[in-house]
Amino acid sequence: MAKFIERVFSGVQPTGNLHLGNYLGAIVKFVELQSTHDCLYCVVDLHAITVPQKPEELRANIREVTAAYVAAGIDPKQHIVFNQSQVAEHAELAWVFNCVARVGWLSRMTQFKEKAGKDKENASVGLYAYPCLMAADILLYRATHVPVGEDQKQHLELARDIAQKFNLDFAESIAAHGHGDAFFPSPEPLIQGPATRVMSLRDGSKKMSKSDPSDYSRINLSDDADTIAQKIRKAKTDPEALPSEPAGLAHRPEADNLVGIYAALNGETKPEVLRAFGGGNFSAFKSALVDLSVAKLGPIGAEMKRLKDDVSYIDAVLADGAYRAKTIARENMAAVKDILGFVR
Ligand code: AQP
Repeated sequence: MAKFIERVFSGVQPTGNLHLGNYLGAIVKFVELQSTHDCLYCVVDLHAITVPQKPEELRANIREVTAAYVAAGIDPKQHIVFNQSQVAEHAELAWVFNCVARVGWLSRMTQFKEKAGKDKENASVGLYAYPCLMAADILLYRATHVPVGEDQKQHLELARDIAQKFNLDFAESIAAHGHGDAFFPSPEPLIQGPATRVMSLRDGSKKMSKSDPSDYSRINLSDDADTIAQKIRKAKTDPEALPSEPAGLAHRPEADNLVGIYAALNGETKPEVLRAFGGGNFSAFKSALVDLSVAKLGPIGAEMKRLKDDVSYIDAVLADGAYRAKTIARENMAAVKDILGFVR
């Protein structure tokens, strides 16, 4: 089997309201992986326009996600931080993958069904083809590891299917061009920890999401200490005390969610949190969660606000990252063109 250099790729959409789910499900892992891997962290702005966006807000959101990356501890000098639209090869490889993936595969994607809702006929073609672009984002760099939240698991499986089908369909050409038995790796999802799916603070059956109309459903990374405290105090719970064992969280989605958030923010497991708080009531637990959340998120939010306003710094980070990403992208895309039989 072909050997691939370990490389991490992941992204966040600049669609506003970066929240605790994005932070715990993705950004925290991005930061951790920096010490063991070469990483590319992308602001996936091409994905953002699969649903309507206002140009000025999109521009501000691209800078805000970049600021969040840096504020959370991603080092843009050591690793590559960039926005997708500055590297045209993402769209180029996505087209190739549109021709590799099957309509049936895309039709099974639950995120499309959720986002398109009842009015599928009116959804953009881009929203439908989104997983092919996501596969291209990852495979353009022949990335081997992808830290994501639980909601992206199905898209990652599709990226693996696309990589395998490309490798099979073009096996002879891949070998003839000196790439052995596979050009693309099968990227591994990294979905671990107690908060891979952070739920809404208002409804434990719904994912915490940027587009939820209720701001009380999520903690935004830009929220100040008072707002964080208010949102946690108002978070939905149930009348029972906290259990001492994780089994006692079954069928209590709101309690489970808050315990998971506490565990993830404090670098603990749920059983450890329950050992400390089990048997107690929610108000004491919520007070501890407020203190922890403010201590962990407050400095990131403040730094994010400061950096976001330093437009020339943020734009320089993105330009430098795009230049370095393009160096890898150009080489891999040229190899793909040779494999496919294009003349260049
Ligand atoms: N609630 C969540 N819990 C854990 N991880 C999450 N992620 C998103 N929501 C949660 C992870 O954050 C990364 C970036 O997500 P994204 O911005 O690319 O897209 P998304 O999943 O569509 O985010 P939202 O907030 O849910 O936006 P809307 O409201 O537009 O649907 C990904 O790794 C994702 O798994």
